[in-house]
Formats: sequence, structure tokens, C-alpha cells
Amino acid sequence: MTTRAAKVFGLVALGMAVAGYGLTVRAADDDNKGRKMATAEIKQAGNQEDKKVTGTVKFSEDGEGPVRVVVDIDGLTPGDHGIHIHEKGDLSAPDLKSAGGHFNPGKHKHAGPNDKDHHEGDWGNLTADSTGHARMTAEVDNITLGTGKDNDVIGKSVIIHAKRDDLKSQPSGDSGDRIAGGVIKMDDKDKDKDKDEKK
Ligand SMILES: [Cu+2]
Ligand SMILES: [Zn+2]
Repeated sequence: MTTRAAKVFGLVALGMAVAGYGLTVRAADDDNKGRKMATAEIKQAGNQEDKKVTGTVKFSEDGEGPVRVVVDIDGLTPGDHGIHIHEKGDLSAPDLKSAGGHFNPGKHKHAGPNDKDHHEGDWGNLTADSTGHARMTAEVDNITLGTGKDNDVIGKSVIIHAKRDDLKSQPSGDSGDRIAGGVIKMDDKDKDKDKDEKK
């Protein structure tokens, strides 16, 4: 009994000590409750024959924080490719035109992600290396996951283009054909509970 009580006290003391340094320690269960995760599985457009573009765009958000985005794509032509969130989750057209224009609930102009005024869906360019692989991470504060607000991206799509986004041509950066895309869907929480990454 004594030993166990001492152990519990020790843990509490540790938690308080860490909190004193401005860090937040939460149990894994609490962490999962506050975290929202979504994924867009990227597949190549029906009209693209010679390339095999595949990959994922993963979204996560803790509480009210920014949305963290991790893009991981293979099968691209080396170089820059425009990448955006588009306003519709309809990828039925072989050229992906059914996805509509850039996600733009705030009625902005097309630009780069670092420009003051830009579409909520403007992520700029994804750069593929010589093997066709591209990875991009970002933290964006102008979109939300599953909130039902205007800037909720669940049910929208991520589209990758054949060419570089020039970050200025209206309405979409002159980035050419839509070569691949995926619909943004909330992850199945029960499925992800066990394989959640530890921080
Ligand atoms: Cu686009
Ligand atoms: Zn745009």
C-alpha cells in the first residue's frame, strides 16, 4: 500500500513539475479526444495515362490550433506542381474539372500561401525530386476540420496540377491540367485509436 501510494504521489509531483515549465502533459486518451484527423487519398486523374500518381494528404488539428498538413506523393514528374484545396469533393470527371475552382469561402484573389490575400485553398507548389517523390508539411490557420463553418474542408478535395502555380495568374495560377486528386474525409476514429502516433 505504502509503495503504491508513493508511486501515485510521485507521478502527480512529476506532472506538476512539468506543468511548471509551461508544458502540457495529457494522457493518451485525452489527447485523442481533442484531436481531429482527416485524410485525402490521392489518385491520378482518369485522363492521365503515363504517370502513376498516388499518395496521401493528412490533416490534423489539436483543439483550436492551426491545422497541420502533411503531403506525401509519389509518381510525379520532377519539379514544381501547383497544389490546392478545391471547392467540391466531386472527382467523377476524368479531367477532375468536377472539383470546381479553388476553395475560397473568404472571396479572396488567387495567390501564394505566404501572400496576405489568397484563396483558403492556395497551397502554392509541391516540389517532386528526381524520383518523383514530393513531401510538404505546413501549418495553416485559415481552414478547419469538421466544424461545419465556411472554412471547413471536410468533403472538399485536394488537387495536384501538371505545372507550376505562378502564384499570381487569376483565377488559379495557370498551373495546367489536374493530374491527381483526393476527397478530404474525416478519419475513422476507432480505426486510428491504436495506431496513433506517439508524440
Ligand atoms: Cu488546383
Ligand atoms: Zn487559388
